Amino acid sequence: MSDFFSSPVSETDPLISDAIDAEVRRQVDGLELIASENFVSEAVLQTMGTVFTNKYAEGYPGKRYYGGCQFADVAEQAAIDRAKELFGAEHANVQPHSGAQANMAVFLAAIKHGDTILGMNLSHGGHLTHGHPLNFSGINFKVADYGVNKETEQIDYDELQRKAEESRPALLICGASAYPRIIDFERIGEIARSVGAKVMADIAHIAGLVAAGLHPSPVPHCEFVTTTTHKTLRGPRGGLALCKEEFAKDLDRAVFPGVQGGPLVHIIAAKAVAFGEALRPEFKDYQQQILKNAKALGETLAAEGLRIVSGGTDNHLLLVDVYMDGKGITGKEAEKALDEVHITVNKNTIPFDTQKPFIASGIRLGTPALTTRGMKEEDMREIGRMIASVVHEPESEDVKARVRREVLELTERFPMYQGRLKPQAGGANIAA
Ligand code: DSN
Repeated sequence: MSDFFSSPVSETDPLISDAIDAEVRRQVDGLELIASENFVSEAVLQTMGTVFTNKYAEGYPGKRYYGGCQFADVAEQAAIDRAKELFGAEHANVQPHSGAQANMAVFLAAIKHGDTILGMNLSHGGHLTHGHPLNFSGINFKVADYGVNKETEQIDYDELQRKAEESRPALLICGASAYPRIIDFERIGEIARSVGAKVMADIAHIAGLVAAGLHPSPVPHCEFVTTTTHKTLRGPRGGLALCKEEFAKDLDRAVFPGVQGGPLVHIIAAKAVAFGEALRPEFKDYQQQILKNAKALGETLAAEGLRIVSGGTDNHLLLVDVYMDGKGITGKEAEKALDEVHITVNKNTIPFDTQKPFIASGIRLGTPALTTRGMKEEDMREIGRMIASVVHEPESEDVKARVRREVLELTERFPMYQGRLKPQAGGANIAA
């Protein structure tokens, strides 16, 4: 009979325990290039797995609906203070369970049901919550959209100004999930003010770069700024919403009780730990290396004959056109072939794509996770050559066998989560 308070999951639930062990092994032995993923520190992992998960703490520090919140208050206040310091924000709400819920709270705080929103088209790099017809944002609001210029594949700010004048939105949404270039938040703020709109900048992808001062900050120019906490910011899976002081009460009321009930105190505590890590000087070095790695990866892929959307990258991600008007393979095929050699990427539409989103002409690659492992430009060049050889010959078992060996040799040089890695029978790993 297992002891409820002390038996490890390996004893109580072998199915889930084995899945966890296999996932650690998958992450350690593979090359993680999904642009929205990262590897958290052992400290952040530990904090998520604490008894704070047991606590209800509806309300905010010092004003809770439950007793026993004194330690939850310590964790949440630290997360709030550190988030404000990190982004130079007047107000922070650290309770959103996700980026989507942070965005939903801003909609509730900033505009009324049925108002017009102007967001970046998903197929040009935007996000579902920026006005997709199947999302709450597209269901509850009138949607106008903007995208990138067909030639430059970059946001055309004059066109955005024109769209804003035409649609007269109550909320202009900027920020993207597949846009490799600098976003001019200052210009977007000016456009919004010229038509009387508020701005929500969703910086989920670039939050770490913004925090490190390596991407212009939206905070001075936008009423609301939202982000996830687990991408370049390298915290636990969750959301964060920032705003000007004048909207603080509205935002807090919109998060709770507007769109959420009890906060996830264990995750909020882990956000505090991650924000503390991001305030250290070495976080800036890390973000700088992300940028150098993305450039090196992009240059290698271009030299190997693949087309980089917009001609390059200013941030942590690259959009690679692998279809190239029928000369190559689809994004779906590339994702699958790369998965077979333990290089993890996602298929992604490219601007003006001729393929459906589930097929797509492109793949999206990002360097935050491998940079956390310690990889540098020379490793990115090696990875770029591996990716190109698989994309050029996706049916070749010889190429895939060679790349599988190269992936294993490379990952072994960058160990991580050693304390969580269970030896496999015969010492084999996934790439063997
Ligand atoms: N799913 C996230 C991404 O991969 O960019 C956005 O929410």
